[in-house]
Amino acid sequence: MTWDIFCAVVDNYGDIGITWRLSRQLADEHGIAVRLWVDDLAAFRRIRPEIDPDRAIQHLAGVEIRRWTTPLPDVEPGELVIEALACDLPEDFIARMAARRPSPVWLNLEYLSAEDWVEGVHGLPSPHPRLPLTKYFFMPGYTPATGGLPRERGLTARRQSFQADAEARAAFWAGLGLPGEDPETPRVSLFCYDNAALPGLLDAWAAGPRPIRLLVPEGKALPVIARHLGLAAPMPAGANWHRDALSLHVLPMLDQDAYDRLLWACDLNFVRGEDSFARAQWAARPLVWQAYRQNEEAHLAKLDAFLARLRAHADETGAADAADLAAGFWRAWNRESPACATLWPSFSAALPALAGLMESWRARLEKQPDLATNLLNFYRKLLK
Ligand code: TRH
Repeated sequence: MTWDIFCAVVDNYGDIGITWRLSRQLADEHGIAVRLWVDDLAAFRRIRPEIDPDRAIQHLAGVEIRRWTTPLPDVEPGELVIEALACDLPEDFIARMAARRPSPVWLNLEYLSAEDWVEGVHGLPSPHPRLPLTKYFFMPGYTPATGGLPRERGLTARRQSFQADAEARAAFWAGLGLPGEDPETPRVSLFCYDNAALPGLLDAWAAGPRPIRLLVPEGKALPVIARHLGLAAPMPAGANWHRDALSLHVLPMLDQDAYDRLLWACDLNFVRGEDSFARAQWAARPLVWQAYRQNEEAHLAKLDAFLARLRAHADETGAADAADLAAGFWRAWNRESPACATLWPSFSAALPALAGLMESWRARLEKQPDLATNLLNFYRKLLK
């Protein structure tokens, strides 16, 4: 069975991060021949250094990766076609889909959201205005009536064995050129957008009573940090900076598997967008999410929807106080408010309770089928 997945890189790494993860899993766990069409292979290379941006066709981890060119090479569409994250399929490809017998199943894989309306849209058909084709909305989400979350087989076991293996973690830190773990110095990974609350938080960390080791991947946080520190340019990967209680290290972009290990090994993870947010939930460590900014502050509704689900879970597990402290801090972070600095002491005091909450949240989510399995089930149901 062949599936075509189309990915247009709009911005950042989420589009390619999500489609690559899914493609790899479909090939690996379900034996599907996936053709992943990508319009920006250079962005792909940042999260998979093996990618050659100049090659029209290449193979990696059992996936055929195709450069999405205009016009598209003349290929027969597969049994299922995914238009990821509302990218528009090329008209000539749609015409070939209409000519194919049997017609391919056509899905629009949307962005992840915890909002209630997602359940009502998941699976809805949208007939093509002219051609004998129907596109279906496939909505990732947090409840059984949605498409679920991406999760590979054995993910939790891999995470738990890494977290229990001090030698593996020491080798991981050494590979990044970082000192070994010290229980008195929490490690915080910081993957965020150019957040105006960051300078105040850096000052609070530096002035705090406990040492903190801050790990910042190359990217959008660094210009903000450079301005605050009065540096002429953002620090490069490998750079270190220290002030009082704060030690800051700039990391290179890691490949997705190594980034997972970073999330597993840190005591707190700041994440953003969609895919790193989902991975931080599977890491089951305390986290702070910065939602991708949208017009009319639509991202704040997404934030509140997630926090409401987490709070309902916390009510059941007796962790409501910790969930409330997290919600206050997350809201301040997403509003880029200076209140982050004043909220930090109470939020950080809640980290042990939040670790328990995120582990039970992970276990709850894991009871539901993963996104790839749901995709296959959806496909099979349509064929009946
Ligand atoms: O990069 P993002 O901000 O992507 C965003 C969001 O997906 C957003 O919803 C979307 O609308 C917008 O793009 C266009 O954040 P996200 O989703 O977390 O994707 C980052 C990817 O990069 C994820 O797959 C993890 C990966 N990554 C690495 O592989 N190595 C790294 O070192 C880091 C920091 C990230």
